[in-house]
Amino acid sequence: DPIESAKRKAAFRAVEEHFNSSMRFVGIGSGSTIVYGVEAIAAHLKAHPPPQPYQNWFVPTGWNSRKVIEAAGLLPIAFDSLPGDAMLEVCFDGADEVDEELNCIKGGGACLFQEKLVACRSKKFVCIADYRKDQKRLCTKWKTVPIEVAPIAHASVLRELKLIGSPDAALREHALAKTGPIQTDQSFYIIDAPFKQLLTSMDDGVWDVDSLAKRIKSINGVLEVGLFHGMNGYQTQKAGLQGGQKPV
Ligand code: DER
Repeated sequence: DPIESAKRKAAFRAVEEHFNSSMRFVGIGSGSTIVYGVEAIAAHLKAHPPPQPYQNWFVPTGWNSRKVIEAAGLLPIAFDSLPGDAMLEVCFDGADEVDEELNCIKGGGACLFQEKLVACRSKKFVCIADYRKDQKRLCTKWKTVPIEVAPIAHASVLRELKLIGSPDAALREHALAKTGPIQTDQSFYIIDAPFKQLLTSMDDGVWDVDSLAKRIKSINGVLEVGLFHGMNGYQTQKAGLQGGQKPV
């Protein structure tokens, strides 16, 4: 399958470039691509054993991510169990879409809150994304911005999203065999808000990534928005697409 092999190639390339056995804390994102990333990390540790036992700890970004870490025989450590000021050396994660400035839409897997929490605690954020995700602008192929909201506030968030240019924003309900909205690992809801293509810098009347991320985050009831942008102070690197561009 050409897509699966592209995902695997990008994952092994990302790990080869950005992981080493002496790393103590490493963030692991969610979705299907990161499974190959964890496979690559486990293979790397087998070939290059760490300097001492229990050297490497992996911070999951939700239920799915923890299962992937455990299935590979790696040691998970919960985000809230990290030593006080410890930073993660690197975080590996997927994305739903990546633009030419390495901004990402994330949240297709409804894990965006913990993904951003872990990404912002990491010295480097490595996005593993196959060619389908690589677009000039966000909201090109992946049309919606995922937003995690407190259930009680979902109707008022929907109302405000309509006012800022997303009249078709809607609760995510397409979980298998479950009627009603899906719930995240925080028992919150996800709203998917369609927007026109996002610019990378301000322009009259058209949203850019940074301004829209800040505007949505400011709506009462929003826990997190699935737009990852330099404003979080972490470097993003795109591995396996254009051969590991320089960090932004
Ligand atoms: O939810 C997310 O942001 C995930 O990283 C996810 O959307 C990427 O999923 P994929 O690796 O299965 O495409």
